[in-house]
Amino acid sequence: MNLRPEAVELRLVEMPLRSPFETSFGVEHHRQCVLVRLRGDGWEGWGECVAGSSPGYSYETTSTAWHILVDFLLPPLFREPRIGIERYRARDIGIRGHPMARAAVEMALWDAEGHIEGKSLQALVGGSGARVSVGVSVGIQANPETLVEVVARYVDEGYRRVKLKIKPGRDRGDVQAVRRAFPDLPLQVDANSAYRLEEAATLQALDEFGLLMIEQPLDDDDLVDHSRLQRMLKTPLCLDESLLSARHARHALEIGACRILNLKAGRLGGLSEAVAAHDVGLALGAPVWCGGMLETGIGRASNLALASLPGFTLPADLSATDRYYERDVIRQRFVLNPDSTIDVPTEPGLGVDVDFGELDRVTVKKEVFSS
Ligand code: OSB
Ligand code: MG
Repeated sequence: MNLRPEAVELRLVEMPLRSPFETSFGVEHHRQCVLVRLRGDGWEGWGECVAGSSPGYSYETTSTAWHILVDFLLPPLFREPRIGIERYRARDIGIRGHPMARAAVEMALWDAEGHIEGKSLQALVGGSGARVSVGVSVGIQANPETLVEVVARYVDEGYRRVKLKIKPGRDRGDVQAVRRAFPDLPLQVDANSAYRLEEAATLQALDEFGLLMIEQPLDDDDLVDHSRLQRMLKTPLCLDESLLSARHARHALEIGACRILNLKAGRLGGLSEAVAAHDVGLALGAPVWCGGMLETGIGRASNLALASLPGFTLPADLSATDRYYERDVIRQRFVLNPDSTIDVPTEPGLGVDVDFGELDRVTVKKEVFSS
């Protein structure tokens, strides 16, 4: 398939979040991301780069992604006579690191291929089913009482699985308050690397709350200490930041660094690698679920397709549009069904229509490149 574009458009967008999102590494009031638009002869493809404005979650930012895209990822698109998605996988393009920048181009190529072939992204990646199970990721609140109120609102809206962000000093008290208010709610926590192995006792104290998992308690570049920690806990560990490839996922499961995989195409360098990591989970009998990065509708559509693969047996961090944004850059709005699911787009490619009026309103910077 010839996916050589005639023009590529990059946009830096900034969208106000409906409520601030606080994690162990900081608070976000706005979501920044880079959008990639490939335009060919009668086709188009969109991709979202999930790197944020600061290097709190990973070293990538919107600025590093812009640089890597402009100087290294876009030029080969114009040069290659026949460029395909496979060419953008992992290290095949000779670019170390920068998975989120690579994943954005890959997403745009998948979207383009879907449009050209008249197939949904779900069909292209091998997913199935009309809906995927979802939950909501709740940021750190001012105090445990407020947290319980915020969780209660999401439970009222229909979310049947809740993830709480934790950090040292805001762990046991927060979890205990929510657990008392909701004894049967499927609940999990995410530390975003805020703990050290020496603090294992704090995490052991969470065992009594029957959590589905503890996500990424230790360093982002660690597997070995996580395997030590897992042996000290009843609660399953899940890795997010530490998994940058399907190989990492296999290593983590092989050494017992976790029992569950959080898969994000951005962190893994693209949908192809995410599918490969999913296959690792299936082969080794580990449940996987789709993580989120507060995506716009473009990235959310991609996550829905990915989360419909058979190994995704736990609810995704993938909430309705109105959990994140008043207005989105696509015309569709994702809504929560009463059974805590969201419908997977069925139209070709990502299956979304960009709302250019709204997109222009939130665009901070735009550049167009052509051959
Ligand atoms: O660790 O899963 C995370 C958002 C930004 C950066 C890291 C994380 C998150 C989330 C949000 O938890 C999940 C969502 O998009 O709903
Ligand atoms: Mg996480």
